[in-house]
Amino acid sequence: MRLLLAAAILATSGSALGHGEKPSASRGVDYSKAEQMPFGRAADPKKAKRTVRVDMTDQMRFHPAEITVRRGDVVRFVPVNKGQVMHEMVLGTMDELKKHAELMKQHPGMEHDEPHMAHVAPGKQGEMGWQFTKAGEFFYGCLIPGHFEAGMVGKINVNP
Ligand SMILES: [Cu+2]
Repeated sequence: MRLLLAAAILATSGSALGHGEKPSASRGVDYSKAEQMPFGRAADPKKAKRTVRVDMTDQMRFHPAEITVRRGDVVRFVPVNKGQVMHEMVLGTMDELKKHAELMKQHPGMEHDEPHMAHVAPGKQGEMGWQFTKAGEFFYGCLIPGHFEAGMVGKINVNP
């Protein structure tokens, strides 16, 4: 789904896109209609019972690099960019993150913005609400070209 969307955006808008020129109102999400993804669904961060702050650094690391939640939990993520360059926190399965990272490498200026990702400028912080509807192992990665490959990835354990 995400790859298709990315391809569609590339097809219609050419290659002159950058982060920040987002065509969709993804932050004005109607959470009741949030799409069910393999790793959960967008949720209102105001309904979260837990806030998880995740620091992102130019050492290409997330802190913490592993978190554990329970199935059904709504988590409010607050990714904080502690570095000098752009970072982002993208939720997904390992397989999807790898595919998406590859796509980002081929199209460095690629537009992408959806409820399961937060792009954060240096010194800023973002916010993302997510409900983990399935138990299992999921991940978060920074898909700025080169970052994921350098180890900018964290793990989410969703307990049943
Ligand atoms: Cu990064």
